[in-house]
Order: sequence, then C-alpha cells, then structure tokens
Amino acid sequence: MNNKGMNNSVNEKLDVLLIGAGFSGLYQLYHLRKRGYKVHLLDAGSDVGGIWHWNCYPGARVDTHCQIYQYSIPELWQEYSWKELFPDWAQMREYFYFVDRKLDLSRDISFNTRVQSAEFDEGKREWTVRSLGHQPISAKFVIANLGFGASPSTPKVEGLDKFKGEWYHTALWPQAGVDMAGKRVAVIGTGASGVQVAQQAALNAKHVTVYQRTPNLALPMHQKRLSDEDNRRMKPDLPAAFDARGKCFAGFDFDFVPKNATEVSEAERNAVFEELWSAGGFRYWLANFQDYLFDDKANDYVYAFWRDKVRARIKDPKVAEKLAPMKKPHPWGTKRPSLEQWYYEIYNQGNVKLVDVNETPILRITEKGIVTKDGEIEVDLIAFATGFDSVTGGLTSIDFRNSEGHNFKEVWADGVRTHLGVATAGFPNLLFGYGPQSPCGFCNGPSSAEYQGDLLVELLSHLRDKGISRIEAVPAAQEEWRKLIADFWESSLFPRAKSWYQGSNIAGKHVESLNFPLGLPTYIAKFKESAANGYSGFKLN
Ligand code: N01
Repeated sequence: MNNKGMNNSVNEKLDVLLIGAGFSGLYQLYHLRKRGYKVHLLDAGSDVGGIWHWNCYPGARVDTHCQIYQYSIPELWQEYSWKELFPDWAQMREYFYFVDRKLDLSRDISFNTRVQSAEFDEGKREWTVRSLGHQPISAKFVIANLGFGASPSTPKVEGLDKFKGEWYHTALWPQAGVDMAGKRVAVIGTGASGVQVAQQAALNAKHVTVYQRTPNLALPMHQKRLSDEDNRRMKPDLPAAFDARGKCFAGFDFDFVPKNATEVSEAERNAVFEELWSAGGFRYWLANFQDYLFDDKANDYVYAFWRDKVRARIKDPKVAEKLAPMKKPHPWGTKRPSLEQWYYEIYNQGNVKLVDVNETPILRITEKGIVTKDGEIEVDLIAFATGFDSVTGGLTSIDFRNSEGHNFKEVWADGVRTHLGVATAGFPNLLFGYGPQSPCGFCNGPSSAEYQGDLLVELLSHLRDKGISRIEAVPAAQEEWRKLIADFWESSLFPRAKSWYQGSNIAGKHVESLNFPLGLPTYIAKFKESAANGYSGFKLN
C-alpha cells in the first residue's frame, strides 16, 4: 500500500465531494479546483487510475488506441509518450501517476477509503458521506464517478471454498501479480478480460482450460510498438482527434460509414470490410456500415465476413464451430467484441482446451479442480473473468439514502431512472459521472470523462452563479429520458444479445439499456439543450 493521500484530512466545509479516482473523477477534480471550488476526492484503491488501478490481471490491456485514450489537456499529451498503440495496464498506471504528478491531484485525494453510505440533510442541504475507518465527510454536492465495473461478479460455484489452489476475479487480481508460468490455469468467461488472460496464459502456462458460455466475436487488435519518433509524429494530429471524439457516436475518432450494407454491391461491401479489417482495432465494429446494428440482413453480412476470417485461423473444425459458429450466436457487435492478438491461435496449441459450458456445465469445484459431466480437470489457478454487476453496481453497492430513507437498490428495483444520466429524483445534490443512462459503457472512457465532465462542471458553476443550493431531477423528465433510451434500444438489434449492456448477465437484474445508446454527440446536444433552458428537467432552488 502506498502512503499517498494518507494525511489528507478534510477539515474545511466542502463544496464538492468526488468519489472515484478514474478518468472522470480526476478530470473533475482538476477543473473544479481550477474554478475555485473546495473539493476532495475519495477512492477505495491505494492509488489513482480507477479501473486501471484494479485491472492488473496478466494480459490486461486497453482496447482503444492510445491517441484518443488519454486526456486532451495540453500539458499532458504534449509531454507523455506511449510505448504501444494499445497500452497495457502497467503503462496505463504509469500514465495515471504522470497525470497525478503533473496536475498535483493526490493532495486532494484520500485513498484506501471505500465509501459505504451517505445521507442527505434537507435542512443543511448537504450530504454526509461515511467510509469504514474514516471520519464522516460533509459536502454540498457529491459526484459519484464509480465507473461501470465497480462491482465484480463471481458466480457461486459449489465447492469453491474447498479449492486448494489460487483463485481470483480478474478485477480483484492481487496487486503483487500472479505468475502463471508452468501452472495449470482455468479461465472462466470469455469477455474482454477472459480473452486477454487466456491469451497470456497460453504463452507459458503448463495447461489452459477456457470455459466458454458465449463466444467472444473478437477482432484483430493490430498492436504496434511506438518509438519516440512515432510519438513525435502522432502529436500534431492529436487536437483534431480529441475534437473528433465529441462528434463520433462512441467517442472515437472514426464513425460509421453513412451507407447501408444492404444497399451496396457485394464487391463494395467486401471492399469496405477488408479495409476495416486490415486497419484493425475497433474500426470493424464502430466504423462499419450504419445499418448493421439495426438490420438483421446487414448484420449477417458483417458476421459472415468475421466468421470466415476467424475460422481460417483455427485448425480443428469442431473448435472452430464453438468459437465462430456457422450460425451467428447473437447479432454481431451487440456484445462488446474483444481486441485479440493471438487468441484464436491458442486453440491450435496442445496445451489449450476449450470447454463449452452450455454442453458441459461446471458442476462443482473440488480441492483440486473443476468438475463437469465429462470428469474433473485439475488446475492450480482459476481466473474468474466473469464480469460485473455493470453500470449500476457501483451506485447500488453504496447505501445512499434519499429523504424517504430509500437507496438505489430499492428505487431502481424495477428499472433505472435518471435525468440525462446524471441525477435521480429523491437524491438532491447527488450527481453521477460515467453513470447509468449516460454514454458510459457505450463510449470511449476518456471522451465521456471529458465531455460529460465539462457539462457537470458548467452545471455546478451555473448553480453557484445563480445562488442555487439544491438540484434534483424531475420525475417526468426521467420518464422521458427513459423512453428515449428504450425506444432506441428496441429499434436496434442490441436486445437480442444477453449482455452486460442491458444487465442480462446478472440473474434477477432488470433488463434494459443501462447506457445512453444514442451516441455521445446526441448526449451532448441533449444536455446543452437542457442547460440552454435553465437546466430543464431539474428542479433548482
Ligand atoms: O466481463 P464480461 P469482462 N459461467 O461481462 C462469462 C471492459 N473491459 O470483464 O457472455 C461461465 O464482458 C460471460 O458469459 P456470457 C469492456 O468494456 C475492457 O470481460 O454472459 N461463464 C462472459 O463471457 C468489457 O466489455 C478491457 O454468456 C460465465 C464473461 O464471463 C467490460 O469491461 C478489459 C459465467 C464475462 O464477460 C467487461 O469485460 C477488460 C458463468 N457462471 C474489461 N458468468 C479492455 O479495454 C459469466 N460468464 C481490454
């Protein structure tokens, strides 16, 4: 544990208390401080980085190219150099330490401080926030920037408590690291995390067993090492790339082709597919034809091209059918594809085995390994890459009490309600960054952190300028926001995939779009429209 932030007691009355030291929280800390707010930040981790503090499992790596996966603050990007196009967790950590030093952030952060509960005092118009082992802290406003992955989910498997080997959830991986060399490793889950751990384990583990429930329809990353010269050449283009992030659907610097896959010739379609494929990264996902996430036939074209490319890399036809089935398992792109480097080739190695848990479910875990109806596979290490109670899990795991004594678990039991994805009726003066019904998981993280961060800072400045000390979402505005999201969601192919995008990965969770799925530019426009109308949809007094 480092001792950063250990002496940061909060003695003054705060204007704003931030929770979460990831991209969003740090950005807000920097800008609110610049505007003269008394602000402090609490984080459960021992250092800055948010998800990049926790995600240190072997192979953890960013799936967004580094040019746009960083802050647009000039004193940062002008100086910082990236070693790889898609940086690994260690470099992301180094980047966050650099940001912390440059912007002198830690002096206003308390680390190792997991917020447990908070209640609002209507008389004083302030929140009191409690964390285990710390004095309560009061502030006029709280902004929770908890990320979509604050609440890791580990399935309850019979016998896990008896397992004599090591087991970890990928998002709670030991900070000291775990050496997989020479070990028999099991990876459960094949989302972004599972693909990366499996790929890494296959390099030097004695044996790797991957337990797959749904194939990850993954894309080639096309990783590149970056020299100093590459970094120098990249920099002049960065301001334009940062600017593009606010104009492109998912906060990237590229967008969908404004044509329908169903309306172009086969030759044109395939030429576009080939070009996107060779460009690598998320282009095949987020710069493909505009209709393919809405039209099943267009989606079939996208899937068939993907499938044929992937199957060509796998030697055993039975394994190929599991990883890239002839018939698409769900519309392509409606679950987040991973970016892989040598993922499909690992299944050509003698030391890697794929287990389809739909055919042979995990029955139990013993002292030595994992049992299915085909018998027991003995393992030394189990990596649970089983995802998160995503997007809402951070907020529902803190006992924020509204004036009627209810918390988010209770008020969102039959679905999320927010206005603009930043506030919920009944919870005055509590705002969310990167939260439910905002672009969140549908957007490049740093883009959302900055664009939404600016909108939130403007909102607080408006309140200060007008002498307003209380803000609360209006229920009717929430219903309108919810309908906008639901109508769009239903018009797309997304509801057809069981995904964390709509909470269907967690038993009993209300199934709905948890993010704002209409794209970052529409989100910004809607927020600005509300601001231009005196923050319509909020009750201010
Ligand atoms: O989690 P996931 P993740 N038995 O929910 C399976 C970001 N991220 O940590 O698909 C067997 O996607 C589950 O199966 P299914 C990124 O946005 C980014 O991988 O539900 N399997 C699925 O395969 C990403 O999308 C980066 O049928 C079980 C897997 O576990 C998001 O975080 C790196 C199971 C969970 O996949 C989440 O990714 C890491 C069970 N009982 C994360 N329960 C990068 O940028 C669940 N599964 C690289």
